[in-house]
Order: sequence, then C-alpha cells, then structure tokens
Amino acid sequence: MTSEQPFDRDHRGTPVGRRLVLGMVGLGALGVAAARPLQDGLESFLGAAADRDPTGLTGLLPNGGGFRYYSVAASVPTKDATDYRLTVDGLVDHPGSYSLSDLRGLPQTRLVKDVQCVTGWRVPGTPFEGVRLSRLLDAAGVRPSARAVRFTCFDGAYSESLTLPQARRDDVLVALRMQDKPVSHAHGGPVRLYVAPMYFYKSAKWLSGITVTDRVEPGYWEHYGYDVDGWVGRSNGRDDAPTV
Ligand SMILES: Nc1nc2c(c(=O)[nH]1)N[C@H]1C(S)=C(S)[C@@H](COP(=O)(O)O)O[C@H]1N2
Ligand SMILES: [Mo]
Repeated sequence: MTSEQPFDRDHRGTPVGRRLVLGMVGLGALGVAAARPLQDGLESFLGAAADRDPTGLTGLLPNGGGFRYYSVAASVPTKDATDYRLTVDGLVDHPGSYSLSDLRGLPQTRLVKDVQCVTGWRVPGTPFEGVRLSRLLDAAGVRPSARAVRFTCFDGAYSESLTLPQARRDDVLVALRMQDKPVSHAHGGPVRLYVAPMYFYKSAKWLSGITVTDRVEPGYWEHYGYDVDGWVGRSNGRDDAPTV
C-alpha cells in the first residue's frame, strides 16, 4: 500500500504555546554554555505559561537527551498519584479506572528501543517501562464487536488510535517510566502510551482514557494527514530504519 505524503510533516499549524516551546528547544543546538543565559531569559519571557505549567518547560534545555518536547495544548495540568486516573471503557464487559498505584501494582514490562519522530529526529536505545496494554484490555473484557482502541489525554486536545491487533502487541505499553525514571510531566507523565514499532506521534502523552471502539477513529495528527498505521519506515512516505 502506498501512503500519501503528509502535508504537515513538521507538526505545524498548531497552537502558539507549542511553537514557543519548540523554538526554545531549538536553542539547545547552541550548546550548554550559550543555552544557559538564553534559557533564563526564555523562562522569564515564558513566565505566564510556566506559572500554569511549572514542570513543563524548564527541564528541556540543555539536557533533553535528544528528545524534543511536543504538546498541541498551550498548557497541560500536572497530575500525580493523588489525582491521576486512567479510565477504560467502551466495548468492554468491565469498564473501570486505574490509579497510579493500581498501575504500579501490575506486572511491568521494560523495553529498550529507538524512538523515531515522523519529522526526522531519532533517539537511540530509550528504556520505557509499564503495563502491557493487552493486559488492561484483557482485564476489561473486550467484546466481540470491538475492532479498535481510542486513546484520550488530559491535555484536553490530543487523541490517538490503534486497531485491536496493534493494541494487543507485546511492545505496546501504558508506560509509567521512560529513560529509567518516572515519566516526567514534559514527556507526558505520569502515564503515556508507548507504541514501540510506530512513529512517536502514536505514543500519546498524558494518557487518561482508553476506549474500545468498533472502528478506528483517526487521532489528532491523523486528521492532518499522518497515517493511522504509523509503522516506522513503512508509512508517511518515509524510509527510516524500523525501531523494532
Ligand atoms: N498528548 C500529546 N501526546 C503527544 C504529542 C502531543 O502533542 N500531545 N505529540 C506526539 C509527538 S508528534 C511526538 S514526536 C511525541 C513527543 O514526545 P516527547 O515530548 O516526550 O519528546 O509525543 C507524541 N504524543
Ligand atoms: Mo512527532
């Protein structure tokens, strides 16, 4: 199957807040010594946003570890063990919700693979750890009419989707840890999706909802032309080396 060129290869056409942050991250290329004063300046410039989102902006320069920060929402609330919930609903026999400690109490799987963004950047060998999505689906009792899974986020804006066979893969995690630390707010913590074989836009940050559906509903970036089946190296008109 041939895929069409996404018309928005650079994740453009998004709200101001994200552009501002991307501009800031770009300064990391100037190096540690140059970045420090620039970062201080940007932090005061970004004061209003930082007030609303105290952990989201500051850890990015100069130690981002190769990752670029993305959010389509101008600000994202912070959630932790006291108020985080992950709901599972839709075409299941047992809808419910998980707290962070519920998720921590389930068997954890650790994977170490490259991360590839559809805009071109790649980060080698990144550990992700969490609960297999298939375990949560099995616990919920997926009904026979189900075909797909939709993911929603507490940023109030982003969404993603997978077919049921994709969602049941062993390398798809509800991730609690990234780079051997709890997933930080900037990286979508406390809980993000991790879809190892697909472009990183599939790995929804700030995951708050898993809804089992009867058909794939294209996610946020897919409405802008990205492939729903976002296999690294086999979609979006790209030929990157696979990540798995
Ligand atoms: N909620 C949410 N999840 C998201 C995004 C986003 O904007 N919002 N961006 C996606 C894209 S395009 C990428 S490359 C990665 C970036 O993850 P990072 O910020 O941890 O580097 O998150 C993905 N998940
Ligand atoms: Mo991306």
